[in-house]
Amino acid sequence: MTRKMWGLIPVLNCSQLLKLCAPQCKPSVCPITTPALRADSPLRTMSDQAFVTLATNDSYAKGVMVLGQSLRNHHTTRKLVVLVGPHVAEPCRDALRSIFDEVCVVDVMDSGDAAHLSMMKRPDLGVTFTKLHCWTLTQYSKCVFMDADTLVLSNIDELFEREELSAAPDPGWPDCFNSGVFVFRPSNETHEKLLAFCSENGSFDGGDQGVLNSFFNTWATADISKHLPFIYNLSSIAIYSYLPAFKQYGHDAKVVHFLGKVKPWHHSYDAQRGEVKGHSPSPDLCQLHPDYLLMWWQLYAKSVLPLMQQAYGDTPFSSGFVEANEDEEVKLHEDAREQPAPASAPPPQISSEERKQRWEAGQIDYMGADSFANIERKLDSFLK
Ligand SMILES: [Mn+2]
Repeated sequence: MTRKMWGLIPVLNCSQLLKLCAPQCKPSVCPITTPALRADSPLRTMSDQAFVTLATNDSYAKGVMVLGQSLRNHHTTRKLVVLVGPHVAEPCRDALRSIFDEVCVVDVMDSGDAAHLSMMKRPDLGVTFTKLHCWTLTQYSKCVFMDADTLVLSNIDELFEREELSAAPDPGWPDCFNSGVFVFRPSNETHEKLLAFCSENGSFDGGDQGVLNSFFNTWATADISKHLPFIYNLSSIAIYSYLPAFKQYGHDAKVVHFLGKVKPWHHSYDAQRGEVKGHSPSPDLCQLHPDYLLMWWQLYAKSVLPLMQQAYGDTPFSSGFVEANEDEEVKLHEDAREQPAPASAPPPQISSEERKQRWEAGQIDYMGADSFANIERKLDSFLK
């Protein structure tokens, strides 16, 4: 029914789309506590369990800091561990150390062990091997891995009641789990098996998600308790592909996952106006939920930027902030400049059938025929 509905109607302008939602499914912005409150809280007793994340470069390190701070703000009782690749700058590592209990540098090329050998066979899977390194954290009995592009909206310590390998369905192929959030048990044996599997079989999608789904290949059918509810890994793409479900369940979301090529740190932020900049009519640049995106930046501005400023001192770094008077020429972060620029020519007139085909192929005319004004009338008639 949903597919049929989406085939019939033109498409939503995403930054305005969420205005259609009931107020309860809009995320509210929580007050943010300072990092100083975290230390030695009596609540923090579960020292053999940890949330684990990964920063492969300085941009992802920003995401990791926001994620770590969001876990702190919701009073996790577990340890926070970040794996960092060799390219993460020293000041970034310093800032990470003030949020995380452990900052582990992982350089697969230097490791001289099974991981290095696997890497030699499959150099294309370097980031994947770095991520698989989380299984070697055997000082912990159980961990929850979370991608750098996730944001926690409430306490999720209950995830530690789950077993390896628990994860939420992937919105693109729900018989696969999404590897942005998963529960696992560190084990050197599992780590070696994963490496061997990875170097022999590669990855069907080129990344860790393909490897992990092939390795833990009974996830879809064997044990429903290993299926995390979708609210533990809510991705923007799912919001826009099934809006009525988001209206119904979105207010329960506990973890947001900024899936896709463009990440929150590719945008910029006008701190004086409290606005995220860099919105674009290009679908690629438009898939992040504007309210969650704002929450990410507010957390970054309040709790992460001061740590970065302290760590970098007089050394310049990319803060992601814009001056209020730079309105007309918004400066995007360097990474965002690498993204293809949205086409500026006005779209030609096309038939309704052709527009439907383009929508189904992901080519969406957000500013024209598929604009908010056009869609709202249609959607109202469906959703009354
Ligand atoms: Mn991700």
